[in-house]
Parts: sequence; structure tokens; C-alpha cells
Amino acid sequence: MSVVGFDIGNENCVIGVAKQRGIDVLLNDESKRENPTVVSFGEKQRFIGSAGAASATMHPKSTISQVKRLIGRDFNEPSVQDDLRFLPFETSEGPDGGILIHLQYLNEKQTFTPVQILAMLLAHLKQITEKNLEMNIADCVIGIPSYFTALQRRAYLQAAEIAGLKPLRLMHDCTAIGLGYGIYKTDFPSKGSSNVVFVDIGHCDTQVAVVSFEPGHMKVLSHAFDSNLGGRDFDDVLFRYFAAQFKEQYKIDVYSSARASIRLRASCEKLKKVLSANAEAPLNIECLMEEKDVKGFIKREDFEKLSSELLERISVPCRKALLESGLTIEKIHTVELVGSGSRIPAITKIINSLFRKEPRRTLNASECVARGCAFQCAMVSPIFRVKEYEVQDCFPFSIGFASDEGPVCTLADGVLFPKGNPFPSTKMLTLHRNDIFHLEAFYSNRNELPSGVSTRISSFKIGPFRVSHVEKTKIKVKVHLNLHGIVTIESASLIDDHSDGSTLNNSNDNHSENVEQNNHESSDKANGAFGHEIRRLKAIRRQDIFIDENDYGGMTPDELSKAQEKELQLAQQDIKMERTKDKKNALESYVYETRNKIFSSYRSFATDSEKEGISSNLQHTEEWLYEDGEDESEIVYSKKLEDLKKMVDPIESRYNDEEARALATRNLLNC
Ligand code: ATP
Ligand code: K
Ligand code: MG
Repeated sequence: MSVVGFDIGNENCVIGVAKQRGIDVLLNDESKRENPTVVSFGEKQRFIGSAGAASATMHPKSTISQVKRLIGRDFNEPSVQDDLRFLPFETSEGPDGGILIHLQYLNEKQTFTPVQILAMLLAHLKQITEKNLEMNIADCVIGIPSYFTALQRRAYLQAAEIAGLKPLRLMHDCTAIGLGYGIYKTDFPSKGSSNVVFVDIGHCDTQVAVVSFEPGHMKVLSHAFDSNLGGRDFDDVLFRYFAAQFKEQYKIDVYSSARASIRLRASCEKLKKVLSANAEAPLNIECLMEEKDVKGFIKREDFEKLSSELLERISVPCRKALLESGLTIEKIHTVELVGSGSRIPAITKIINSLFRKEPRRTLNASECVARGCAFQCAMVSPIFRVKEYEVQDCFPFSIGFASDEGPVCTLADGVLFPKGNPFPSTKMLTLHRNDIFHLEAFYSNRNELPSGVSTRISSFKIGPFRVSHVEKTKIKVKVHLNLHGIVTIESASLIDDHSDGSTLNNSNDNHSENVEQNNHESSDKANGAFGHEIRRLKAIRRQDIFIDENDYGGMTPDELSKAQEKELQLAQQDIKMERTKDKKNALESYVYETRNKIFSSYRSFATDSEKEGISSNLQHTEEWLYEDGEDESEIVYSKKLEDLKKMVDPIESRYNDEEARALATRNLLNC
């Protein structure tokens, strides 16, 4: 068993693994530490990660990228439509309002959900990990943006299940970063806590968190984000600049050609990276469209001017996080900048002026999320022993509960977990009912969510239950905001305290709905009004009530098992094609090796006619491999190899016999 952390970025995925000495980041087959977030369907097999990126230009319409943006989203959300416009694959609205991806594969039209595509990526990362560690893995921690809704979080869990992974926790990216930072930090101030702002600028989003560190303990004070601001928006600035310039200079409209747009966008991303290290950069694309070669040029300062609006937007979540942390700017000790999107020098400047200190880059910008997740996995896994360290995260959205009779909580607007509530967390609701009832969980403040996202979470049917009298009976509902940040009802029980007939409603029991708070899973505390209740416990009859949970969106168990089956089929096809490739390669190298040997080591062990026969057979096989045998099945390649071996084996064994004899003679002489 081993423990693993995955960072699923919109552009790159990183795998961290906890080892005895610390955390390692795994290399893929191409010896890279980052795996492109790409699933590409080729002629007969899928190519994922690095291989996917390589296959993308050949199969643009069946290559899926940016899937993280599509997970748990509605097809008709405006920002989803904005994203889809840039993506070359075909999509449509699914029956549940979600997104369906259509592509051609194995001579069939195939349809996948973003969750299935994410599962393919996760399965690929799992495979890299298992190959590296030479063992099976399942336990993992996966990083997620703090702004993910319950629907998106459940989608990640389902994708993981399809891939055969078991996430012990979905962890907010910035919390993982904070853990990786705090666990190794030893130079804490002698008194009080050390407050650090983490700013993570990725490919499509910006996340900020304020974290307070003390020895052995970290506490996230606030999360803030802009879910539509990242490196790709800076690419777009360059794209629009050059598209306009080329229209004037070369009279071409890049927007009218999907292929030209993809190529210009890719070149702009490269140019942006060059500008991070240089004061100016050229752009050259051969044959961009209408057989025209284009040339452009931009200075860093002009790029910064064009990006001024984007740069200004970075300060918005930074200010918000600071405000919500309750700290003043003087209380911030350090600002750490991570995420590869933050490599633009102007970003350092804006963060510097905002927090009045030079941001630091002590963490590995592209690996820190995966490292933190791997560490967390080691902490929650029962098989690993790591140093005691407490991670306290907070939840970025307010969560409310309503029943058929209106809001159920004593807090304003039915809020049960206000924004910033530490989690995991359990709270108790007390209601009075005499029949089956419904509860509805929702995000109670639309403005806290990314724009356009649904506020619905789940509905719960509680009951049926039997009460011994017509009056309403007390029902206690235990609500849990779990380790993944998903809210659920853990239990509901009927508290029948009329059983002795003599106890009247006490003052605490005035039919108002009430809430007991219970963060960090400690047990009920018998204090204040509750103390009275505990003392009467013996007279109380407690009875568990059945809860039927209905989540908005997501897959049914039936859909999930169908998706697992489909993934298995696709994986088997990939394995089959890989094996075919191996068999073909084996045949090819056998042809070359044997040809060499026939004219060297085997030379004196074969007759002329044998040599002639083998030679011409090798020649035929080689030609066949480049023509009719280019794309054959595994069995055909194996059969060819066997036939060749039948001819060569007698010669090989004569040679081996002679070698053995020579060796024995040498040994004898040496004695
Ligand atoms: P996300 O966190 O948004 O899901 P991600 O984790 O995959 O995505 P990162 O790998 O952190 O994102 O960052 C990718 C972005 O960083 C891309 O937009 C890329 O162009 C940009 N980038 C990488 N190197 C540089 C550089 N040297 N200068 C500027 N930008 C860069
Ligand atoms: K990443
Ligand atoms: Mg990232």
C-alpha cells in the first residue's frame, strides 16, 4: 500500500507520493513531472497525458482538454458556453442539463460525460503511479478548487470510483499548499501565529487563502477566488492583439478558421512564457492561413498595458481573502505565490503593491498542490505514521437548510453553516413533526458562488415514522459537512419524551427550531439547557428514522456501473493495442537482430541454403511490415515471429552448443 496525492490542473496534472524520506513527484513515461490534462482518442486506442498532447494535433476533434472546467456544470451556463466556443470537440446538452461530449472512435459515434473523461485521466495517473511504485494503489487525496460545489465534488468522487481510486479526502488546493508549507516550517515566531497568504494562479483560475500557522497546527482563515482568471486569459490578450494586427497587415481573419485559431493561441502561450524572461518577444507562424506566413512582435511593457485589466482583477480575490480573514495587512507575515500562471513578472508587482511586501516563491510552483495532497493522504491513511499535525480548513460558502415549513435554522436565512465555517463539522437540528417531512440543503448566498452556478445541493425525505400521539414530536437531525466539503444528513432520530406522560414541554422546548453546533466532531457537550435534557435521558425513547437522500445532478448507481464497464472495455482495447505494438516491435527487432547474426556469429553454423532461406524470409517480413503488415493484429505478428524462429532456432542451438563447449574447455584449462 502506498499513499498518493493528485493535483488535477486544468492544464497539467501532478502526482505526489509519500515515501519514507518525504514526498516524491513521479515521472511519466517521457520523464516529465507534469502530465498534460488531455485525453485523445486515436484510430484504435486512447492517448492520455503526454501521449494525449502529442496526439492532439492529429485528432483535434476527438481530443478532450480543459475537462476540469466542464465537470458538474450545466451546458447552458454562460461561462460554460464561453469555454466551449474555444474547444474543438462536439458537445450537446445532456438529459440532466449537463454536458455531453461526442466524438468518433472505433468507427462509431461515441458519447462521454466530463466525469467519464476525468475518470480516464485519473486511471492514467493511477497507472503511472502503479508502474512507478510496482504495486496497486487506491487510497489517494485529490486537490480541488475551493469554489467547487457539492455537485462538482461528488462528480470527482464518482470519477475516482470509475477509475478504481478511493479518495480519502478531496482537499482544497490552497489548504494542500498550506500543509506542504507548514509541515516543514520550523522558524515560527516565538509568540502568536504566523499568517501567510497563498496566491495560486493556474491556467484558468486564481485562488487565494489566508492561513494562520502555529507549531503543529494550521488554520485556514479564508478562501477567495476568481474562477475565470488564469494564464489562459493572458494568452487571449495576446491572441486578440495579433489577430487584429494580422487582419490589417495580412488581410486574414484568424477567427474564421478553427485550425488557425488553435495555432495562433498556442503560439501566444509560448510567446507569453518568453515574455516572462525577456523584455520583448517575436512571433512567427508559417502558413497560418491562406498560405500566408505571419510575423509579429511585442514588448513586455505593451503586453502589460494590454493586460492591465486582468492584472487589476487579481487584486480582487486577494483583497477579499484578507478582508474575510479578519486580519489587517500588518498581520500578514508572508505572501507565497504559486501556480505556473503566476510566472508573469507584472503579477509579482501587483501582489507586492497590494500587500506591501515582496511575494515569495519558496514553494515549488507547479508541484506544491500534489505534495500537500500526498502528505494529507499519509496523515489520514491508517498505514502511515507521520508527525502530528492539525489541519483546520474552512468552507467558502454558506449552507442553509429549509423544510416544507420554511427555513429551519435559528440563524438568518436558514443558514446552518455560515461562510468560513471550519470543517469537517457536525451540527444538530431540532424539529417538531408528526409525519414524514422533507429537508432541502442549499447554498444560501448566490453571490458567494461562481456566477451562474446552481445553489441547489440535495433534498432529503425523512420518514415515515410513527408517533404515539397527535402532537408534534421532537426530531433530531444530525447534519455533517464532511471531509470532502459535501453536506449530508448523517442520521435523524425521533425523541419521544412524552412516554412517562408527566413531563411537560420544558422551556427549551418551545417548538422553535434550533441548532446545536458541533465542529470537529467532538461529542455533544452537556452544558446549559442541554444539561437538563441529558439528565432526563432515561425517560426518552430514541428511534432512528429512515433518510432518503436525493442529490441534484450526478450519476445514478446504474449509470455509475455502466460507466465502470465502459471504462473497462476502453482500457482493454488500449491494452490490446499496446500489446499489438509490442508484438510488432518484437518482430521488427527480431528481423534486424537475426540479419546481423546470420552474417556474423551464426555464419559458420548454417549452410548456404539455410542462410539464403532465412535471408529472403527476413527480407519478405520487413517489406510486409511496411506494407500489408503495417496494421495487423497481435496474433498475426506473433505467428510471423514463431515461423521465423522455427527456421532460425536450429542454427541458434548449434551456435549455443558450440559456445557452451568452448566455455567448458576454457574452464578446464583454467583449473
Ligand atoms: P488550474 O490550477 O487552473 O486548474 P493548472 O494547475 O494546470 O490549472 P498551472 O500548471 O499552475 O495550471 O499553470 C498553467 C498556466 O501557467 C498556463 O496558462 C501556462 O501558460 C502558464 N505558464 C507556464 N509557464 C509560464 C511562464 N514561464 N510565464 C507565464 N506563464 C506561464
Ligand atoms: K498543476
Ligand atoms: Mg493548479
